[in-house]
This record gives sequence, structure tokens and C-alpha cells, in this order.
Amino acid sequence: MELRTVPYSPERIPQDQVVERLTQDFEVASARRTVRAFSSDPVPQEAIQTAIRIAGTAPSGAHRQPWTFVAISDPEVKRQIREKAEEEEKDFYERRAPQDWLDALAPLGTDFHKSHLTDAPWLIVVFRHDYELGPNKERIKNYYMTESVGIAVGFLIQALHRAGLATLTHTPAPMTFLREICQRPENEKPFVLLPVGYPAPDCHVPDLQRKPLEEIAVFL
Ligand code: IYR
Repeated sequence: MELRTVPYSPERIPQDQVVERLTQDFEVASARRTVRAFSSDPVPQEAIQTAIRIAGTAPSGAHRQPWTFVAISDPEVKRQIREKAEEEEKDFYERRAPQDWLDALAPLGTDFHKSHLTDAPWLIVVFRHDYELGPNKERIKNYYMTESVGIAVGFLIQALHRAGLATLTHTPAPMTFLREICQRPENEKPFVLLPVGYPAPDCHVPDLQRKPLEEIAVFL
């Protein structure tokens, strides 16, 4: 097959400005915190749409773009999701979770109450396409779906943060109920549930530290 190409010449930042640019970006990224207390102040749909467009620019295996973003503001749908998620989480915290996992979560102060699922003005449910369905319902293989969707969610979280919007990376387990509520086809698997909104005015977050560069990077 003939490879069709188009010219590509993104903005060229001179070498002496590269570090400055990245340092500014680091300051912004570093200020992001995962939030569990959301304000119910509205966020315009166009903001969510644009953030999803940014997420959709992520690289993906064989450029299959194996993702669907379901953005929910309908209070009734949010209520259904909260009800189901709390059911699962109650079982997790009270029965399924092994002690080591509960110990690991203790510094985060999480429990089965998920009021953010109805407080936040938006919920974005991200679905991973394990395969595509062809015109005759035949299965078409996808590649590196988890990596691709993970990168897209990273883009999404960072884009929302840069617009002043907080997120919570929530993965109720099992999440299969989300496919039914969001009415997605069988090839799509719930990947993450992100409440999105402004942090509550009295929002507090755990006093966590991030690993310094020396602990996360090796230069050879
Ligand atoms: N899904 C549960 C438990 C939980 C698990 C991890 I790993 C976290 O970093 C935080 C929570 C919940 O959402 O409460």
C-alpha cells in the first residue's frame, strides 16, 4: 500500500528556551492534585468537549484510537452510577479487599461513600475498545489498547487541570455496570470513571509528596 504523507513542522522552540518552557509546565503539572470533594458549580459542555478532543489526540496502537468518552451531566444517570458504584465499593471495603490493600489506602482516607459521583457537574466514563466491530459484526483486532487509552486519559486529566478543573481517577471494581448504564456495545470495556469539576471551596487533599527526579529517572 502506498504510504501517503503530509508535511509536519511544529513550532520549533530554540534550545535555550526548551528548559524554561518545560519548567513552567512542570510547575503547572506539579500543582495538580486528585480531588475527592467537588463543587457542584456548572462547567460548560463545550469545555468537556474540548478536553475530550485533546484526549483524542493521544497516540494509539496502529492509530486505531480505541476509545470512547461518555460525558454525563444528567443527574438521574449520575445517581444510578453512584448507587451501583457504592454497592460495589461497600463490598470491596467490607469484604473483598485484603488487609494489605486497605492499609495502602488508609493514608488516602477513601471509603465506600462516593458523593463526588453526584456532586461533580460531569462524569466522564472512558471505554477501551478491545476490538472493533466490522460492518458484518466481525471482530477487527486492536493493538496496545490499555496503553493507548491510558495515554489518552493522561492527556485528558492534564488538559482539564490546565483549565482549572479537578478530576478523580476512579475505578470501581467491577465496572461492568457502566457499560449497561452508558449503553455501550460489547466490544467496549469501562476503563476509568472521572468525576470532573471545580474543587469544593473547602477542599482538602492528603499531604502527599511526589518522588523526586533522582528516584524516578536514570540517565545512561
Ligand atoms: N476503588 C476503590 C478503592 C481504591 C483503590 C485504589 I488502588 C485507590 O488509589 C483508591 C481507591 C475506591 O475508589 O474507593
